[in-house]
Amino acid sequence: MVTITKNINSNTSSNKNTLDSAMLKVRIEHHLSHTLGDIIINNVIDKQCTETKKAYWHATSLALNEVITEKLNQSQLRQSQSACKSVNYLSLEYLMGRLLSNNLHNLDLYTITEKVLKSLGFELADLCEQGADLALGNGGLGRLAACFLDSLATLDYNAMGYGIHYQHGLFKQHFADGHQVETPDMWREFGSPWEICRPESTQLIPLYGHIEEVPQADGSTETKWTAGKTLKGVPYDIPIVGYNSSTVNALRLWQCRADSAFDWDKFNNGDYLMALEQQVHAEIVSKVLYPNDEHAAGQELRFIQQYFFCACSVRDIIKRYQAQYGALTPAQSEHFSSKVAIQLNDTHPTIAILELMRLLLDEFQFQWQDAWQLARKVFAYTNHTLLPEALEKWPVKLFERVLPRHLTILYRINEAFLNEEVNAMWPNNDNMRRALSIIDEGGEGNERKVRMAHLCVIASHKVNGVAQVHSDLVKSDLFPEFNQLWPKKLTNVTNGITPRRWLKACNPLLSALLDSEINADWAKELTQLSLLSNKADNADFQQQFMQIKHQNKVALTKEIKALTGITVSPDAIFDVQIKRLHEYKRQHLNLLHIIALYRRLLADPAMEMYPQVFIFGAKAAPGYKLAKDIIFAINKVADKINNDTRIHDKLKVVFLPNYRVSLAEKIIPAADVSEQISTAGKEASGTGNMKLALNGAVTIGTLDGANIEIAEEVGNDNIFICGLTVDEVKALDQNGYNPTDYYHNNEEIKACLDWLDSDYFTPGHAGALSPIKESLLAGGDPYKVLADFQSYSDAQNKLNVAYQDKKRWARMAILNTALMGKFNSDRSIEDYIANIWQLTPVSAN
Ligand code: TH1
Repeated sequence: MVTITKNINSNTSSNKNTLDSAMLKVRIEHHLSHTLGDIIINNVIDKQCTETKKAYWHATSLALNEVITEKLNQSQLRQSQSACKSVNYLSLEYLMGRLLSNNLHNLDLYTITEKVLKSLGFELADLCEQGADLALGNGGLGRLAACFLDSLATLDYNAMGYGIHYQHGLFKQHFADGHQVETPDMWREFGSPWEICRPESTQLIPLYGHIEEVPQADGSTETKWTAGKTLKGVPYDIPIVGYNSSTVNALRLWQCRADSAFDWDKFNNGDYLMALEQQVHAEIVSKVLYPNDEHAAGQELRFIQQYFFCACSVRDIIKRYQAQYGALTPAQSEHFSSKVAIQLNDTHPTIAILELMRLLLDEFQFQWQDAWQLARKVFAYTNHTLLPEALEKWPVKLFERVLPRHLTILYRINEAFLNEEVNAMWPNNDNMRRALSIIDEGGEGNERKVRMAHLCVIASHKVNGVAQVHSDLVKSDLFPEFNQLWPKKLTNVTNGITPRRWLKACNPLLSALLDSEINADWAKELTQLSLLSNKADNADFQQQFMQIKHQNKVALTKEIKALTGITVSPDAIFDVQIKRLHEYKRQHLNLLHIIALYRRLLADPAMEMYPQVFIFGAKAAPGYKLAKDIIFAINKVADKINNDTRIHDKLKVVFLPNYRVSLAEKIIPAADVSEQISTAGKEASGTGNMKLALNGAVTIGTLDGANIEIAEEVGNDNIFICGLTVDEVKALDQNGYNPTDYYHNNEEIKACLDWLDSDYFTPGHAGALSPIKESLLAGGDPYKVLADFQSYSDAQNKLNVAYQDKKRWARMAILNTALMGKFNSDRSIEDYIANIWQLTPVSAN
């Protein structure tokens, strides 16, 4: 047992900060001169030059870190003294974005920092732009993890995020002649002020090698694993600052290094390159984030990434437990599971289950039953998708080679599950055994594979989907048998977003208006925004609200000009689709409608239509051909439309390059319309839908994911719903969907698709856009774009008319902001706490 001798100083541990502007100024200047070494170029400080701004950004971040680190230490001390339960969030992705502005807001130091920097000749907002995005994730799944960490700290829960310290996060994107080009993300080329290296928590991780059965004195055998290689995991902690709370938690990211820096023998023998080989190989493990969103990668390196980070994290969790409570013995089982929860963010961290079992069995001398009972109490799993291509299955052969011991444990889990639990429910039923087994036996030339989701469901005490409709589908379509076996295991926690980043920090004008209207800390109690409903028809308030929207649109207009050269009017409707590029998200449905509008305008230049700007932001996975074709098509159609004077600027199309968190923060406050048009049943939740609505954008969307719950909150008058429902999509599939029927029966669809075959949008290159048409006809249109086209187009027409009624639109926009309270990620976290984690908060007050 470790005794804690330090005492908590209640002054510094409270959520009130003692930092005043004089002290802050001293600290910034101290870091400028002492930590960074004054950057003065040619004897003058050029306050306009990027290097100077970067230095001041860095110094400000370091000054702030002194407050943050102190709070982190106090939080950890308090959490260990209270012996509260903690949650360990395991995720291969964290899309944190920039940290300075959010940390300042959460500490309530934004205003004084702004003043101090002004006195030094800088705009804080300008300096915030100097920070790199921490883009250690692909999209919604990684951003959800970031929002959850913010909420956990805000609500004073003891939580640790675990992930990988990727040297390169998600690639940067630019366009060359309309095509996506990827370049490496260099977020910490010159270091990052936010991370604290923790060498004392390094872990050594074995892999490869072989296993043997060693006979024991009692006649039984024990499996012994001799590893063939060892990796070293070095953790970097990024402090997670709660909003107006006393807690700072940590995000612990593992960097992979070789066990030894280089091989002296080889070096001495003159083989300099080979001497470094191990190091190079080890560093590859945490080198780069896999850029696939909802597509299982399948390479050995990805598998090793998963294992490496799970093994480091599970060992660290046990080590922290032991430091606080002493030895981990079978007698401590109950105690351990009353202090530790582990949440698996999708199946990417599944190996954590096997690693915990292996450690308990092989290193802590647990009996099988004790270890298994403990694991089942500790783990819970979140499913984020039903898409078959995203459900991870690893070849048994790969498991056998890299993690031979883990595979024997997996087999034993499977055997016990099939022989005891499945057999009890469905006696001697081979079909059920086959369907539920963790092993997909393959057959007919297919190799045997491990179904990671099955292991997750079997080992977890709770499995949740991320929006009600998705959780219902997880029960009815994905895991119906598991749901029969354990009716209480499958549950729902609807996703949420942090209102701190996604309103308070990114939309200062609207935030100020809300502050003046609402006599409560709405950034914590987001449901308080419903008070605005009373003002939805108030002409004065409408005017103020829409004036802010207009100002945000003016700002985005400038950004668009700077990034693309395209001129758009802030008076037009800003219609926004920002998310990863994927067929199921149907950016090409949006495109098809844009082409139809263009065609209508050419046919009838006097056509009644309020000017509309369609704004896209999306990255395509580098290996996803059709997604890249869609980007190219949008860019080419945009070129043509934006330069066609015949349509008098009624239509503009903008594809902003390098969509990321910090760009989202500029687009979202300026959006009038939020495009959420996935095929029903395919988007598990969506979270961009929540961010846009919270900032007063009106949704045009399908009844999919969280859109359904958004519609419930705002009411059908304040959202444009279109397209097939989940049941209608299913029925269409059952009866045989034939997209060519729509092509032949809808003259507009036919004309638009045929247009893509010509060289109209790609002069001299006829057929360059044909892959889109092919995917929708010969390709079978798997995501029902043509089936939903007319309904979507009709909804767009209604929306365009609605926008022209200024009062009606203002009312809709206000009600969207007012009624998003449910989608606060604090509520999601409280749901996890109540249904899955059972934690109690620990604050200084
Ligand atoms: C996303 C879902 O598509 C989205 O609907 C949801 O809001 C979000 O997760 C958060 O719950 C997913 N992202 C990934 C990424 C990978 C694999 C599966 C999913 S599901 C790599």
